[in-house]
Amino acid sequence: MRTIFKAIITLIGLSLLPAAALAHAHLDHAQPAAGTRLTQAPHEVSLWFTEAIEPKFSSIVVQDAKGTAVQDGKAEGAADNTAELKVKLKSLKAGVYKVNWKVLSVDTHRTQGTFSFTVAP
Ligand SMILES: [Cu+2]
Repeated sequence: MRTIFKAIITLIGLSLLPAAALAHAHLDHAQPAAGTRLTQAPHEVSLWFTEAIEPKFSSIVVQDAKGTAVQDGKAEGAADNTAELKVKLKSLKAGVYKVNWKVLSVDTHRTQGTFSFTVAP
């Protein structure tokens, strides 16, 4: 009897795991999009996540090929979208840029990632 009970509890536990993993704020899409080549330098980077985030505890750092930060100020949330985080950029020259994001979602889980885009006027 106890063994069956344990087995049932284990099954319930396992069935909850994927749901918990899905609850994290993953990057849904970005502007500029990952891997894109732009003929005009963007003025900001916007990221859209799969769930609401806490902008105060989230960041975006954009680096040029030398590792110099080129974002202008701190990342901010969007007034009309709790799942969006954006940051303004300094004027970018031609080159490859790396976007490093770290976010805290409203469920208190932290996620992070990086992607690149290229400016080639
Ligand atoms: Cu989560």
